[in-house]
Amino acid sequence: MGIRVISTQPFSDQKPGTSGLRKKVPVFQQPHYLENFVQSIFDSIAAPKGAAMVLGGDGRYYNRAAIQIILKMAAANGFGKVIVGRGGILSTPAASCVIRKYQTFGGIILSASHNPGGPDGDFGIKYNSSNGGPATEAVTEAIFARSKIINEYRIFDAGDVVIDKVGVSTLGDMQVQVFDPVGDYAELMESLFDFAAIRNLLSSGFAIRFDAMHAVNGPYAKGILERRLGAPAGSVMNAAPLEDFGGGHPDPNLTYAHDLVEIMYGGNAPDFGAASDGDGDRNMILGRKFFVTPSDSLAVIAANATLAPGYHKGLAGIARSMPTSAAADRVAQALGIPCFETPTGWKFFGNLMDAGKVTLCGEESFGTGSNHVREKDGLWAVLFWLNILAVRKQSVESILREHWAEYGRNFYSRYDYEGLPTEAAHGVMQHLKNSFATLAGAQFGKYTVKFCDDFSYTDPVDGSVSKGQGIRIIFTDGSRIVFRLSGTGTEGATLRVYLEAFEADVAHHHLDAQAALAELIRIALQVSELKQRTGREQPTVIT
Ligand code: VG1
Ligand code: CO
Repeated sequence: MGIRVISTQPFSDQKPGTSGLRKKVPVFQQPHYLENFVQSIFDSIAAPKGAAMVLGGDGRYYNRAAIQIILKMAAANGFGKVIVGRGGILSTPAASCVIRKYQTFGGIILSASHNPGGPDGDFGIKYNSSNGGPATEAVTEAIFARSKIINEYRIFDAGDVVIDKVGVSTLGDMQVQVFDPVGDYAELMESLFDFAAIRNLLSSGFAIRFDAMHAVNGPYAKGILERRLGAPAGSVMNAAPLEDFGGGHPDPNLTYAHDLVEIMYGGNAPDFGAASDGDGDRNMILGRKFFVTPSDSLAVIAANATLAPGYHKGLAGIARSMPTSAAADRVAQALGIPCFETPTGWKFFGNLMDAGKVTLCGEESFGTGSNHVREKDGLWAVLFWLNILAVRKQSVESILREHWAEYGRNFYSRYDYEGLPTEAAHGVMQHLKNSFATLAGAQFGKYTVKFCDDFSYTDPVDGSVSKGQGIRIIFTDGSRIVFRLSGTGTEGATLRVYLEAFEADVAHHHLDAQAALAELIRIALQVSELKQRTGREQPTVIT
């Protein structure tokens, strides 16, 4: 037994996307593929000898095999300790929580989030820094650069480590500490929210249903909602994490969380419903026969934040990704706090939170979170809602209606065109860029284009610039159409079209979002020539 140095050759496709490197499982299973990427991480981050790191994943197929490889490589690369979730399980927000709590050098999270799993499904890996957040673009660029020239990796030659029992073992000079993945996270949640009030609410006949979608949040939701907060057994459904998510698509939206949607829109529906994704960082919030858009959820949480003990003192600021609706901006304005607009992906929020500029962050893609960790956090959002509901003693729907009456309603929808031929998708984006000059000032029915651009972001903390973050067409009344290519897909290209229209008049707030946005959707298809260029009549998913 000892350290082996293995020669290898670079792969050309190891560029991390919006959230780490995501590929089909068979790609990761190629000899040296995972190893090359892990060594590229270690070579780029230059952890001091004896450093500690956190390791875990969403439990999908290949999670356990990858954990064994990474443990052996960490031992051969001078780490002193790796803290591993029992069974290799760690939700993304819990990983962020333990990196911060135990002040490790960073961590590796294994997940392809909401993408399907299984032998032919997706797998993913990303590095989080010592602040608990996804590595910044500078670091992911360095990892990619390294992956293009790597010629050897180091791995410790030993049998597999037992990861199913809490305790400490050794791998050469390195300690492997297996811990309960739920405990630290549950404790953090209890420090932020009024558990007694939520317990009262849940014992007063207020019924909830949480769909864990056979993904990582099952044990967390059972431990917190049922055991600690006393929700009746069965309130958490699809609670057992499965390697293939039971064949499902662990994406909490109205299309893929259909089990929950049927219950929440059926007879005798519970008062509150929620779901989270493969790695537990996304959330969907539902009332009885009522859907809360993620953009609205962020705004409602911001407007009611002081109802939760952890946020009693108020918010320093709010940040949202560019495609996310401006509903939160209106709350920020009313509160007199700053609101930041960042590119898509949680990695852009880290600097703002570390600098104390923002407390809450959110994305339209069912992501909400705060500075309690440096990832978006699905269960945190659910607990925040329960805390608000416990205090306000109103239905989800009436809270939203009051919110719109006060701030106006930002109608919002996203159309995803998945698995497009890459060239056709890039063709649409190029065509839009070529049209900027003619679009400016153009009139479409009641809408006039104020300006269009390709969104570019200058980080207010470190001054780094991120270009090409999505095409915006902004109208004079504040309505918007945004076009972006996904950076998390593993097949062809996914084109996302984001639509937003503001409505101040409460008499129109009852409208269905698709009806309210019909005109904008027509304009989006017209100016992008999407149908002609891709041959797609309909989007794959509408959220
Ligand atoms: C998508 C979402 C983005 C989110 C990212 C990671 O990225 O749009 O808002 O941050 O997924 O979320 P893209 O590039 O495909 O649009 V997760 O829950 O997949 O880690
Ligand atoms: Co996720």
